[in-house]
Amino acid sequence: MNNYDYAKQRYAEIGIDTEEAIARLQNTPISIHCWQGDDVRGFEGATSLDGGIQTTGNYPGVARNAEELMEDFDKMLSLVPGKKRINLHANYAFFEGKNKVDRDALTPENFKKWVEFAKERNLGIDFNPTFFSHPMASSGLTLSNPNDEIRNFWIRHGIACLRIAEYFARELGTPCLLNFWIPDGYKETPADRFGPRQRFADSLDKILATGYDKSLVYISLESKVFGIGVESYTVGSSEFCVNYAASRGIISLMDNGHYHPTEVVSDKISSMLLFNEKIALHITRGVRWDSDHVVLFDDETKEIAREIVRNDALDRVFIATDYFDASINRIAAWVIGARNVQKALLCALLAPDKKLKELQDSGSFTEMLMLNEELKFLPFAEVWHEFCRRNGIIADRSWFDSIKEYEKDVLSKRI
Ligand code: RNT
Ligand code: ZN
Repeated sequence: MNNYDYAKQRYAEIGIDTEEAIARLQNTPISIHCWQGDDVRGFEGATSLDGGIQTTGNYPGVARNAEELMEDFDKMLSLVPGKKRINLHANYAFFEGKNKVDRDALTPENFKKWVEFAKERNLGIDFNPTFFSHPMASSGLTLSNPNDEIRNFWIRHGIACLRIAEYFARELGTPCLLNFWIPDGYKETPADRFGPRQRFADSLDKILATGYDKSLVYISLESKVFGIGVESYTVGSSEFCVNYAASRGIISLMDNGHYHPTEVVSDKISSMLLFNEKIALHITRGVRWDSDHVVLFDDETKEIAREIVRNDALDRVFIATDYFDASINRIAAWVIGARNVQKALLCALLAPDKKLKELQDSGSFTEMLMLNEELKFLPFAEVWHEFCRRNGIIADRSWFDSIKEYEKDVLSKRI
């Protein structure tokens, strides 16, 4: 009996069909963020990152342009099994000669190359307007800015991105999730908390009022608790975003690095699913004040995955990754985090949820605790190996050999 057959049998003993788990994981797309590859720099020649987010570290070999980023993205794709999408940011637009335009005038033309890239690889694209690392965002205020000229610039940017999202969906035949996140906030206690939020709501309303094809684009709004340099007040707080999204019929996006440290997104998912047809997630790892460490195969990542699966919501949750580490090999960082999201989902798909719910409802908490702990020792890794094998992807740690090779052959030459 091979290892997988043995695992299959062990899971069958608790009523779990590993084949079904593998098939469901195979159909679950993970939208992989493009920005881990180049420290969120983008293609506009930015030299620094602002908006209250930071990449620290200077590991050699960072992608310096579009060609290199795409090359690295491909390398990452070759090491991550399952169904993938590309999550792009507006500052990754292509500019060739005369189509150099500012962010408020971006058009599908600026993203043609990404569409070609996605088509060749059979990937869908999700999209994010970029409200940071730009002279018009230097005050730290964008859609909530009291200055009409600045606020209108960013409204135009949002509208431009909406048109580009429709273009992605039309070209690729799969809906695009367009996620709005703004960095707006204040370092010190503000005198007026209401005004900025009112302006933010009004700006979003103006963007939505331009209309869009709801079969092509899903719009989400991402909240945050605080950013670096804007510690005292965040315009797009959780309450703002959840209420705005619910009242306007758009989607709430929860980034698990965007809450107070003892608050967990795994506990929020059920409430959000109860009142929303769809929700969206940025899977990341918060560490103290940083919201963007590489995702681990840790308890919270696994619990998030279990909440999605046990509520039968794999098709109601948009799952994306979001982290940026410049202190280690960036492609390895990408791969480790994305594989961990999939491992967590696989673990969740291999849990006897019906039985566990019955134990809870009948008050059998001792047995529930026991079973949950015993589950951790079932041969999950063998099912992961099988999933990777079927996807033609290296399952064990030897994937890292190809990273070392790539570092030698490609990254080390980028000087
Ligand atoms: C920032 C948000 C946001 C960004 C990206 C780059 O705290 O998480 O999602 O990470 O837009
Ligand atoms: Zn995020």
